[in-house]
Amino acid sequence: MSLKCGIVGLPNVGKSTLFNALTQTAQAQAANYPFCTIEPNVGRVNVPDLRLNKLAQIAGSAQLIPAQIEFVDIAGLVRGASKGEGLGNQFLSHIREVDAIINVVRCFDDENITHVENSVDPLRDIELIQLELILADLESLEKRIPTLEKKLKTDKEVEAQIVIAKRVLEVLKIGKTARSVEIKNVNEEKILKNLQLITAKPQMFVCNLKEHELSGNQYWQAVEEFAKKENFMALKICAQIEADVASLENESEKQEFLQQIGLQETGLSQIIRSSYNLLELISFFTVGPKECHAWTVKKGSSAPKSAGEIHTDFEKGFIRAETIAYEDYIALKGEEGAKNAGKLRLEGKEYITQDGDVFHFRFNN
Ligand SMILES: Nc1nc2c(ncn2[C@@H]2O[C@H](COP(=O)(O)OP(=O)(O)OP(=O)(O)O)[C@@H](O)[C@H]2O)c(=O)[nH]1
Ligand SMILES: [Mg+2]
Repeated sequence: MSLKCGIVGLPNVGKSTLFNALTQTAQAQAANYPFCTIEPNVGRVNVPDLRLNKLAQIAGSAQLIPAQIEFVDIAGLVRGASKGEGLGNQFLSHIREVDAIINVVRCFDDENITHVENSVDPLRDIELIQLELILADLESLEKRIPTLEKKLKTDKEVEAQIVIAKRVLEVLKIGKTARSVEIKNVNEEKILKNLQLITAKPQMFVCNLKEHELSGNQYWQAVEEFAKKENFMALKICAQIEADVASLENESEKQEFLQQIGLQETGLSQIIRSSYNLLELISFFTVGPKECHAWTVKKGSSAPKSAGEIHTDFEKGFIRAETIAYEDYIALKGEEGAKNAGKLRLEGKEYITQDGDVFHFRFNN
């Protein structure tokens, strides 16, 4: 399962700095000039999950294999990007390819770091980015609808798509996101997804603050309030500090550095976990003496589909899933205990995987 979270925002706000921190690399060039990033940087990141450690401890697993998600560091967007300004449309296509959006918002004063709008104002920046994304969607729908209407002459099925496309178009025209369109059922949801609109993707804000303002400042307060009202998730971080910590060689050095600046842990875990939620992903586990492995599936996936994450043969020949809920596995100290307490369930093809399920798949070759 390879779902991607795109790191999006104005130029020079700290996107590549955050990307490097997340991927614990210096893969992306981060420097104090707008449009430092042109080609997207892609990196895979382990999803921190303490449940993995607890399961491995009980099963005596030799190796821990965490779930992963992919982050894509995308070039900065500017006012007029949808009309080709800045580095233009090309970047919008990179955003179109991701499954969820992390909007990095500058919430720090620093006269040495260029702001393309010449002042720090996170709500204006959010509005600006949102508007460019809305305009990009508007343009793509305005091209799409006539094509769909042509197709309607030979294919009646397209009608439902046109209805949704037009409904979204009206919403976009009044400056709202596709995400805010009224969706009546699963079928409509599917159609909306197939339209591949940027503003229909789940989105959260990551506010980049100064190190000594991490407890909050007026910029953060403004974003937090806005996010609450508009139903977005918002987190704060100091990207520079996170990247500095990530660049340190070993764990003890990292801990020492964090202690020196008075932080308990980095904000990265929170961002990674929130991204995982934003992508609507859940984990199931396979646990044994060799390895304790977290696997990723989309919420609502069936047991066979989940088995297919491990191997396509598991899905094709799926017979059943021996299932123990994570809490039962821990409380009853492993498979044996769970079995004896009647907490090992035999689940069939229709079963919907729950977050934390410990599975053994039975399948025909
Ligand atoms: N003071 C301060 N500077 C930061 C922080 N985060 C990033 N910067 C600096 O801001 C500049 C731009 O950072 P980048 O990470 O390259 O920004 P970007 O958003 O990727 O920029 P583009 O790729 O040009 O869109 C660099 O000089 C960073 O060192 C921060 O938290 N505090
Ligand atoms: Mg960059």
